[in-house]
Amino acid sequence: MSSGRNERRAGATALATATSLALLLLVAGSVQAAFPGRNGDTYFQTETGSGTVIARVGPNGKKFRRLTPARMDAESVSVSPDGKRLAFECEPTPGPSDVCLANRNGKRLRTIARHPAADDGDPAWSPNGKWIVFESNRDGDNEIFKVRANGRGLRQLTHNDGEDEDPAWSTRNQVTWEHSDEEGGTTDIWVMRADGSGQRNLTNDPDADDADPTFSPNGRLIAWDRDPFLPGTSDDIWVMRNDGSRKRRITTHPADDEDPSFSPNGKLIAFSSERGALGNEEIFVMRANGTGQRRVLTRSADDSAPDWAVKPKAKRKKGKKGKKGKRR
Ligand SMILES: [Ca+2]
Ligand SMILES: [Ca+2]
Ligand SMILES: [Ca+2]
Ligand SMILES: [Ca+2]
Repeated sequence: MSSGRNERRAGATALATATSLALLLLVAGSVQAAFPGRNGDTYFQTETGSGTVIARVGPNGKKFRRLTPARMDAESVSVSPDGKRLAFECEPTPGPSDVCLANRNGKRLRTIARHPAADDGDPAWSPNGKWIVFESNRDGDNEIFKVRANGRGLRQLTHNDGEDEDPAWSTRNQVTWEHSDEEGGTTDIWVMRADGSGQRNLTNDPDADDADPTFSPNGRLIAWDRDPFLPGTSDDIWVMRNDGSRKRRITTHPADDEDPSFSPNGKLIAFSSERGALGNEEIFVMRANGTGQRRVLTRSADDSAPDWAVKPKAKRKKGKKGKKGKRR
């Protein structure tokens, strides 16, 4: 949300205080890459009375299910390329946020990135499922890091003044993220190679905050949300090519539209928006050109930051003999 990003920028200047740390956790966006495959469930974050949890919903808004325990804040979920594992920002113990992994049902929960004094968050999977890219303020302001999914091999990819946040990793081994200057500049969408080289600003747009970038499954497109912060404007979803060309706006609703995520078949985009009678965030879906917008589910809680997962391949069935044996 636009207010969220303003708060996040404001919060960054007072990072040392406990309140701003809490604020950062609350307002962090979520960014992932969709990976190619059959369209599966949509994973997102939802507010409960005691905090934020990860949930999922099936196609057509059926089979809503909460996945993480209410005692632990969890948000910014990213689903692995095979659709079977979740990475998300978590707070298993009071203090700075960590990066957690779990299976697709929220079980086998474990922490893979933790720092006693820094917030780690906004994880996203690599296309081979072996790495997690994430943000951390370990060196003072937020930078982009990557770590193996087993928690080893931590590497820092950016060393920039200002905030570097919300990374996503494409099937073309590009990483996109949002960067904002310390000096009150706006947020822009950047790209680099997955080793941190070739960093480039794709929006370079002083008139708007550009945030929450995400790749299409073939890695050729980036969808993001752009907030011109003028009176009477709102966040809208935009799409461009991965070299920054052919930018076009695909939502125009006066409510804030945020956190786009391509479907695994590349034809649809899920996003969150506050439009609607309930006045809280809901998950919406539209075609990748912006047409056919519809709400996926209606709940009185804030539901946001969707990541559209690949439908996991079913486990191979045992041979006919085994089946027969079970039936008897
Ligand atoms: Ca930085
Ligand atoms: Ca900008
Ligand atoms: Ca809008
Ligand atoms: Ca809702």
